[in-house]
Amino acid sequence: MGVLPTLFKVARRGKCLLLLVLCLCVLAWIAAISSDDVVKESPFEDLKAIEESPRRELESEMIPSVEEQTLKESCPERSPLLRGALKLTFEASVTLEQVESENQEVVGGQYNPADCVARQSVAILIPYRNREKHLLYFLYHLHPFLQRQQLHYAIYVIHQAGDVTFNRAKLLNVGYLEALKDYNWDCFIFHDVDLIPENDENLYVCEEQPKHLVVGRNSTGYKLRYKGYFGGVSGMTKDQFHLVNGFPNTYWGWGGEDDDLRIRIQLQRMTIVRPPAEVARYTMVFHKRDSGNQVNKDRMLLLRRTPQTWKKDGLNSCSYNILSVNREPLYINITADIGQPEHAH
Ligand code: UD2
Ligand code: MN
Repeated sequence: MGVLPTLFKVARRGKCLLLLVLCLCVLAWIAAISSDDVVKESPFEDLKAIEESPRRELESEMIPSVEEQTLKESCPERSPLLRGALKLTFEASVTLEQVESENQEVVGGQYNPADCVARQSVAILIPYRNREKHLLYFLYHLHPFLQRQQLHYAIYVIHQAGDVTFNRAKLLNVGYLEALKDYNWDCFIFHDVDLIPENDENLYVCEEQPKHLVVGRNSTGYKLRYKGYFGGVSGMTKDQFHLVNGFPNTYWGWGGEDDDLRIRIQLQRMTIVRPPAEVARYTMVFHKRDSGNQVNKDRMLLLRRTPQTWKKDGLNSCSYNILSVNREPLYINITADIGQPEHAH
């Protein structure tokens, strides 16, 4: 006989109504504690709701379907298409039309290998304003590069509207939140538009720990700039990025935002992994400091406060307005109004 009917019987005898009420209270309390445990999984409940909101339509024929996943084999651990070190070219005559016609398997900025199921689905996020030529070289090199790695991927260009001070980190938060509306990506690669990888063994996939993909680049003698350096190109899973509450939104102008993310990672007791130095090499297309991206003089002060601020400054406080989402052949262009610094200096 069940517990409840027995209790009712006892209660009906009129002897222990009080006991019945007491038992029900205990049951309710147990139920409450166990549901509490589920909630505790995420420190940012509101954020979780946003991350799991209904998906916007990404070119659906490109999304791996369940049938496909069962019919096709998983892509090999090491892609047979890799070529190692590449000779990069930066012809002045390259046009967007040319790059589009060379990459016809890319639809609406997205690619999915035809013969096997990719091991990871990767969103490449590029903070962007006014770097047209750089974007062209980026698309020219990166599409074939990523295809040789047999990845399911999409390239998102997050374009800061207006001409207030640039904010790389906030744009990357916007990119993460918006890309998740398209698809439940496994891995996010945060990528400067002017950096071109020189070796396709530098895999654009995420690892057990946050990954920094740039050990060196042409202009700095291919040496790691400093131990905790996390700038240029980095990769984190959805869970890793969620755990640190993303990037800060409060770094306007040049510098510091990459170190802030590193501190967040360290505060969560995660470590940074890097590919071998001979693989993690990049060419940075030459540029001067952009107007509208002056050095952030507050960065040292902000970095000292990160342990106190990370929980409230990040993905869970990232407010912005999307002005447009354009699905171009080779990338998804998201134009956002991300506001301006709170205190003008
Ligand atoms: C370094 C870092 C970069 C970032 C930056 C400080 C490396 C290789 N890169 O880059 O990740 O930490 O310092 O903020 O260490 N951008 C635009 N338009 C602009 C300004 C910037 O599109 O007007 C974007 C673009 O994607 C660019 C990126 O922001 O690549 C970083 O800006 P940068 O190239 O001027 O800074 P840099 O090369 O010193
Ligand atoms: Mn640069």
